Amino acid sequence: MKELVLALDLEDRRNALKIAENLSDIVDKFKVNYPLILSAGVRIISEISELKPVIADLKIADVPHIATKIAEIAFRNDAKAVIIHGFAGSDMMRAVLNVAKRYDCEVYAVTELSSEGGREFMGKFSVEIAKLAKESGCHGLIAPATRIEKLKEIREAIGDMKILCPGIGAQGGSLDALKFADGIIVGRSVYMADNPRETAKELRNLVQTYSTRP
Ligand code: BMP
Repeated sequence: MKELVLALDLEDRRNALKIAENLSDIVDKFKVNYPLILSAGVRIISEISELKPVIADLKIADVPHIATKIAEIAFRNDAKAVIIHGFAGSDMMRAVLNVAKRYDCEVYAVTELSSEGGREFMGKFSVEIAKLAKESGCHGLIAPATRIEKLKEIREAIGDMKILCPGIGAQGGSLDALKFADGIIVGRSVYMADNPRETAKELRNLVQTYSTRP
């Protein structure tokens, strides 16, 4: 079954929790990023994880011993997965994977950002980054829904490794990303909708239709 991950990019703890509580029966996972963690504190990961598994989107990109510390803090606070930047290289990937293993958690590597700037540098190496992440043992990739051709290329390069795609809706990407991905990450289109619950339900149903296609 394809996954629907909600990006909870809110800065207000109560608001984030309210939305998470309202949508936890519809989405598969929550993703939290710096806006929420820096505003509400790292314990917010733990609070949200009581509702559904949390991916800590810290986009870790540092020397291995620091990357290790960052991942450890996320896992200690009940994150089920962390996101790293693939461009930081295999030594950092392995270091973070070692910590993840101790907590029985997962590591996702960004191949190239879904924004325009993602083309300038990361896009030139994203297929290699994807291959390196697979060789290093990462559990999944974060690849852009905004560039379907690149997504297809990455899928062909990495076989059945898991891919989650951000960039749908507000960034212009379409659900057709699900032809090559195992799930989508959506933020604003849901949490800024007039009726986030109805919007999330509609999205859930659409994701489902891609899950059942041959
Ligand atoms: P939105 O659906 O509101 O555009 O949010 C997308 C989410 O996915 C944000 O949390 C962002 O940090 C994340 N993301 C992204 O947009 N592009 C990437 O390449 C990688 C991401 O993690």
